[in-house]
Amino acid sequence: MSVWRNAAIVLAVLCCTEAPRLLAAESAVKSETAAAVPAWLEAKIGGLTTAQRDFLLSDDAAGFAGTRGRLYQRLQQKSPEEIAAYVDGMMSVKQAEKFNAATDMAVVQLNTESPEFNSWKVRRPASFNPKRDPGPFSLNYYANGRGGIKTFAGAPVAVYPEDLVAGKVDVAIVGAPLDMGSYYRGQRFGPMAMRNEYGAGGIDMNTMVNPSKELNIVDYGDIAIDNMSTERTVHHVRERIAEIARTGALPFIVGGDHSLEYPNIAGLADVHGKGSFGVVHFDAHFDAGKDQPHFITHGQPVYRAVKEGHVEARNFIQVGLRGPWPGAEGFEWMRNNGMRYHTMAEVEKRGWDAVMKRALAEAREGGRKIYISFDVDVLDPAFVPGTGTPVPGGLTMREALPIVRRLCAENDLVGFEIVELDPLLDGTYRSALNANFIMHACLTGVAMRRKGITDPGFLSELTTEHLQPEAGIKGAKDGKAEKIDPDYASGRRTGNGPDQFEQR
Ligand SMILES: [Mn+2]
Repeated sequence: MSVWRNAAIVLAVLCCTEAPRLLAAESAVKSETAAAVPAWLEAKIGGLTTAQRDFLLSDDAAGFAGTRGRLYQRLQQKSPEEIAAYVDGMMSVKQAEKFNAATDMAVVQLNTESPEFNSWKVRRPASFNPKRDPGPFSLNYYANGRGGIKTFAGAPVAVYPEDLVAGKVDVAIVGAPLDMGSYYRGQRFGPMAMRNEYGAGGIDMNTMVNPSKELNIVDYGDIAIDNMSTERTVHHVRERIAEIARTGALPFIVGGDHSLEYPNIAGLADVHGKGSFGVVHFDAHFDAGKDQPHFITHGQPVYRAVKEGHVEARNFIQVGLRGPWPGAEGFEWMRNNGMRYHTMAEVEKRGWDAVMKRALAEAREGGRKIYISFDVDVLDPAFVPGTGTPVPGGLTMREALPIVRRLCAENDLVGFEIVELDPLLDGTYRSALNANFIMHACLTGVAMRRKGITDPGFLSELTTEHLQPEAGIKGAKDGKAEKIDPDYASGRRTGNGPDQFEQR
């Protein structure tokens, strides 16, 4: 049977690189077994060869019609000869889909003769720069944080690892404008859009903690991207993420498409150790695709990171999955490998509070460090229309903010990424604004931890309790509470300038 043939190929190819657990799961993925062959069909297929018969009874054949039942329905009116021809047709399609060394081009080689082969990623020699002491520096002309050049969270800038070390930097926010791993491009403009929009810095009203004050945060510029090659890019991103982690700073990566999750996790594993941290992956999609012609795309980083052992599947938590992908196979792969998943279907079943509680408990389990991968498409398209693969029925900002803040406050973090923001698809400010607030929620969590605030679900007493006697609320009895100035309430008109939000 082709299932067993496939399993044998998987075994042969992966024997020397895969963990045994993973192998067991790979061969267990295809669960649909050939039901008993109906008598009318048995009577017509006596003349098939063993290969033809095995194929007809395989999941591959059933896949042509969607289900085995529908395939048999298609064959019901056919003669034995027509059935044999139909099976040959299906087998020829499956064969033609595979790589053929005689006719296919597996790769266009890179031009290693090019004198510019590495020009995109050569580090600028120190001697090219004016003399300065290493450390972060402000790009603002004005003392209140205005002017100069826009940065992530209005933070000062650092350029080299020496700056991170000298400045005792806690968080290095770095752009990675790669979008070649996605069929719907434009994520390369994500970092620029988030720098241009407010929301990543300043005080958090839920906790009254200001990450811009508690932490040394810098804008660490953008990592060089070869947007002609995802493969070359992810290799360099991995080096740069490891370089940041080695200084002791937390990398906060702003994508870019979700291919980045693979080099980000791999780079962190290079420093912290393989399998030493868990991952919480927020996404409408499970991104553990495999068997695709390109080994790395924005649909496959999870499979790759797990397959190479940078993170163990049982320490991987998925949140927000919905839509048509994956099918049962993908869920079985996750299940068989010990992965935790929390779909929007589960949210429908248990409610968000219960699902959030489960995910938070799973993240804390074992006390290991965590990495957070936040694909903005986990949010409902109402909040983030600016993304290439939106799926309705997603998280609201009010659901996403507390779980991200709590994950970052209640666990030791190794890093954070926010990916798939495509500002070209959103003519408004809202996608970038929401992305900044998600990053801010995590920065707030890191700052809370720094201050020793790690109580589960901590909220500021000052901002959640007004402490006035109930009877004293003006208009409370007749239901007409006093209205406040909407411009003032929006937070955009405080009269104190942008430093209120962004600057330390
Ligand atoms: Mn994704």
